[in-house]
Amino acid sequence: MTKTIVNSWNEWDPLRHVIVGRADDCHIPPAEPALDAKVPEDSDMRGQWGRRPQDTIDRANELLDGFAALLEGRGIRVDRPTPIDHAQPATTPDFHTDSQFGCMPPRDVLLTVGSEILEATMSYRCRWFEYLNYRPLMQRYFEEDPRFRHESAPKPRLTDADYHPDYLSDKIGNAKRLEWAAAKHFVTTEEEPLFDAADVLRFGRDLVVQHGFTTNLKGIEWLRRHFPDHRVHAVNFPGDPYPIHIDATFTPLRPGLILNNPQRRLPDAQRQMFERNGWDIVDAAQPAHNSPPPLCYSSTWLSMNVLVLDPKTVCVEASEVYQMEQMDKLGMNVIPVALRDAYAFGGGLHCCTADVYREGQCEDYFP
Ligand code: ABU
Repeated sequence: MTKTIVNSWNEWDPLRHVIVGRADDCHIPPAEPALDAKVPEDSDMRGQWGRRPQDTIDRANELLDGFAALLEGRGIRVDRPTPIDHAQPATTPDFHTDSQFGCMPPRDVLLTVGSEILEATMSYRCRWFEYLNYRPLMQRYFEEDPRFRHESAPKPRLTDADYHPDYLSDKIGNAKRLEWAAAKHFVTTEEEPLFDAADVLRFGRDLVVQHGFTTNLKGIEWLRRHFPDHRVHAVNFPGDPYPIHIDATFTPLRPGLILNNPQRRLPDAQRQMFERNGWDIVDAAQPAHNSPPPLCYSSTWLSMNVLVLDPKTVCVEASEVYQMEQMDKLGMNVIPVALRDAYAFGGGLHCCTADVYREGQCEDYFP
C-alpha cells in the first residue's frame, strides 16, 4: 500500500488520491433552522425525517462503489469513511437534535489546502459530529505523512442565535427569498464563524468562498486568518434562493475556464479578478432533468457538480447529456458516471468526494 501524501491546491490538477463518501445509515434529520431553510418549499422532504429507506441506501452505495472502482481503474487511490451510528442524537450543552445526517458528502466537511485537511465548522446541528466518520482516515494520514496538517475549525455553538427566525417559515416564497439573497440576508447570522467546506473553491493562492446559508462572513474571516498566505475572496450569487455550497454554481475546469450557473450569475464586480487575468466564465449547459430525484435536498444544477480528474478530463453524471455535450465542446474528455440515484444523499460527483492528493504546487493564477 502506498504511503499517503496530502497535497491539493486547486480543483483541476491531476487527481491521484481521493475520498469517496458512503450512503450507509444516512438519515433525513429532523427539522432544524439551517436545514429547513434549504429544503425547497414544494419538496417531498418537508415534514419527513428518519433513516433513509434501505433500498435507496443500497442503490446509492452501489453507485458510489461503482464510482470508486472507476477511479481506482484509472490509477487513483480511493479511501472511504467509516460510518458512525447516525441514528444517535446529537446533543451538546447548547442544542439537541434527534439524529445525524450521514457520511455523505465528504466535500461539505473536509477542505484540503496544500498539505492540510481542515474540518469545517458546519452549520447544521445534525452535522456537528460528521467529522468523526473521517477520523480513522485522518489518523492514518497523520501517521503516514509527516507533513500532513490535520486541523479542525472551532466547533460552533449553534444556538438559536445563529439563525434568523424569519427563515423559519415554510411559506416564504421565491420572490422574498431572492430579495433576501440579493440583500445578503441569509438564514445564518453573524453570531460566530460558520462555514461548510463545500462553499470554498481552491485556485492555488486564492480561495473563493460563497457567502450564503452555510457560510457567514465571520466564517470567511476565520478562513482568511487561518490561511494567511492565501487571498480569500467572498462571493455571492444573488439568483440563488437557496444558496448553499458553491459547487453547483461555479465550477472551474482548468486554468482560465469556469462554468457559471446561468441562473446564479456572479455579479460583475466579483468577476473582475477573473476577467483581468484572462479567465473565461461561461454559462453552464441546462440540466437534463426538470426536478431533482425523490427525497433530495439539492437542485437540478447538480448537473454541473462534476469531478475534474485533470485539466483535460472530467467526470459528469451519465444522464446529464447537455452538460456532457458542453464539456466535449470545451475540449474536455468526458467520463460519464451514473450517480443520480445517490444525489439524495447530499450531492453529485464533486460533493461525494474530497481531495487528498493532486499533483502540482501552489500557483498564483491572479497576480
Ligand atoms: N451541495 C450542492 C447543492 C447545491 C444546489 O442545490 O444547487
